[in-house]
Amino acid sequence: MSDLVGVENRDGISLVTIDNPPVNALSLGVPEGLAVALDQIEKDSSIRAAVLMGAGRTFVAGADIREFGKIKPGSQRCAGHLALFYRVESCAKPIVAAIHGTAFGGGLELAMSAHYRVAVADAQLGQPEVKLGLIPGAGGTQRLPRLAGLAKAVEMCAQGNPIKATEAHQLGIIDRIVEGDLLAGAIAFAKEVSGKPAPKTRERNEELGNAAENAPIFASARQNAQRKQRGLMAPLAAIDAIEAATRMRFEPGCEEEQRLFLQCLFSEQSKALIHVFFGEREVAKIPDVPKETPTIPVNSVGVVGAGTMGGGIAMVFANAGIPVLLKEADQAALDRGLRTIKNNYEISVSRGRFTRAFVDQRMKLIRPTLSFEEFGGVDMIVEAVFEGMALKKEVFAELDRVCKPGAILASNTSSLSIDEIAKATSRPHLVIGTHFFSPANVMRLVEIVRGAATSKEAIATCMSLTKRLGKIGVLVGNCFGFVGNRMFGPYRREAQFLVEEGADIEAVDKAMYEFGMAMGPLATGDLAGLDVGWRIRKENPQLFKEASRKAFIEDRLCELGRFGQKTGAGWYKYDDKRQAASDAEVSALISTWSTKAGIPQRMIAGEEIVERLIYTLVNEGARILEEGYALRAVDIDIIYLNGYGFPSYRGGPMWYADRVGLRQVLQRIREFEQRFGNWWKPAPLLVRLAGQGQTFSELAAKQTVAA
Ligand code: 3H9
Repeated sequence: MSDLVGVENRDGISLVTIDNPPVNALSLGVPEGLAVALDQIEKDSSIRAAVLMGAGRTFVAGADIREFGKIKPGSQRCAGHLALFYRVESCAKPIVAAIHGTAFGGGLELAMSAHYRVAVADAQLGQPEVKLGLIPGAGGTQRLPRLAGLAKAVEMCAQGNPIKATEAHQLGIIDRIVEGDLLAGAIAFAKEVSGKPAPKTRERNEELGNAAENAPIFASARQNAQRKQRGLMAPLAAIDAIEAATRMRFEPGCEEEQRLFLQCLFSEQSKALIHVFFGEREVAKIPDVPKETPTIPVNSVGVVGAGTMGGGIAMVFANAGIPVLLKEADQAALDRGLRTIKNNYEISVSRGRFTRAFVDQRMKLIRPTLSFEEFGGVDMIVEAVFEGMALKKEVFAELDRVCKPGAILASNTSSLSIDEIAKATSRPHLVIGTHFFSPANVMRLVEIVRGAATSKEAIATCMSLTKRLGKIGVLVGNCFGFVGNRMFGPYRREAQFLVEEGADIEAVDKAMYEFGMAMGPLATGDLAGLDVGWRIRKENPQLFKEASRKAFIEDRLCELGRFGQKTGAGWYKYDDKRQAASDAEVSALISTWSTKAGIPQRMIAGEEIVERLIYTLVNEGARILEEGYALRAVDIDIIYLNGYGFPSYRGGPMWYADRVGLRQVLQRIREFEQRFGNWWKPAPLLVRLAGQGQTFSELAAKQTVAA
């Protein structure tokens, strides 16, 4: 018997327990152990039925994702899971899956091959494979529609979101919700069904519908996938596999599923998404701030500034149930801020994201104030005032005066020095950056910026707080623009260069949208406000010296009052619903300005647009890594995926460069350096890795970020 699967006889009921911490994945040894358990159940005449469950905190969270990278074309490993589950289902004695925690992926497939399923009410069931660029590969697309009905199976497999056991019970996936002790309930259930014929999911065809009923379900699911999961192949493959279940008998349906599963498994998309899965967990690990680092309890917060960022941040805390004191300088600004928060919540209610009761409770958690004096009792403050050093220092001096000694003072600055801000206080060890992204209540990323004096406790607190807020925190060092914006600066500058050289505004945005970015760089500028960068450039001219060529269009547009969406015009013009349209006037102006500046005009292909924009990100990312402002290449990837609309199925800019091959990336960067100028000088780390035939992913993590 494998160490990972235990079997014991409980009064004629065989209790089979999978014990493979932390999540009972179906790693090597588990399927083998289950096969031995099946032999025993079948052979032992004293056994009347079996209960299958997971030890520890969960049932089975799926196949072992770490093993996927080792599977070579032609391997029978995945087909092995399918065959094993077929055997489970073929067992003549009833097998009851007892579910707590999560039955995900291969875990749910295993449970569906059992004859019955019981669960505790808060268990979750799902086929999340699409989030890894995969589809269920052990019969999930064939069994789920037979239990849950076609529409629900399509939704679960194509979107990958889990459902609660209570919903699964209503749908017929779960046979009984167990109140109280799961094991006792499952054994009692097994005794009830022992001696009865064991029903096989694969033989249940009544939920599969007919062609006329099913066609609109498939059509709308495909349309939905193309719109909401743009560029991803797995959702469409999952729908195809379920369609096969309606057209074929079970066995050929499984063969079709296996074919599509393997196609996904060996795709670049799946490799990238698996990199993202582990990356999201990796960023929480900071070598010099171990898990055991004490944290400061945060039970109430203050937010300074009720503008777009401050208001969004206040909502984030309120949504997590943390009371917020929201401060503005004058009553009109405070009222405006509260009105925006209310409107945002109303939109969420109208879209069914939140209930009215939830929103009412959250609004009560946000208490407006005009005075700093009320901040004495809060555990942490997030400052989100206008981006200017003088003002930030004024605010921090005031916060230092009024806040209790142990309170954390965080700044939402997107580029300014945390150390400089900390100088305005007597507690630099408690000063830290928490850079939320706009809109803060929607975007998942928070860059946690470590200053030279920031304590490990403050870092550990902010990292765990971001998790509590439902966000993903990534630790970064204190350089200008930190990681995300430091890379975004050259990216957006290069986009302007392309336009100066003759590329159409729309062509630049379209090329990047087709690459998979949520938005093109110029449309993003209009959304964020072109004036933000313009003001920073004016305030910090010393920071922009290194490039021999300066982009000028955005500054000129700002001089004309074209700040982007908020003024109804920027790169594009906007109607009152903020719908963008090309603006011939801007195109004519750009052409005149560029010709006057002596820049030769030419047609620029989409491929060059993508290479120049992505490789500029990669080159700056390599510098950041070498200088130590990010711990690992994957930290940069997670920042770009969650804060800048980089397509998840490309794994982030550093992963993408690794997959293209660093030699090839370097070669193109050298060509650009020759053709365009010194700002394309390749980063020394890129030169070194390319020379050694290595990748960014292979670099060891730094102990901590540079301050
Ligand atoms: C599949 O099943 C394909 C099938 O159709 C069969 C084909 C033949 N494998 O998330 P956490 C690790 S595809 C390996 O922090 P939580 C994770 O990396 C699979 N490792 O905990 C972490 O490691 P570390 C379909 C896994 O409580 C540790 O466990 N299934 C796996 O916040 C703790 O994880 C999924 O996609 C795995 N399957 O959340 C489910 N799962 O400590 C993926 C986790 O070293 N998993 N690890 O950083 C999850 O969604 C969450 O982990 C779960 C727990 C909700 C289960």
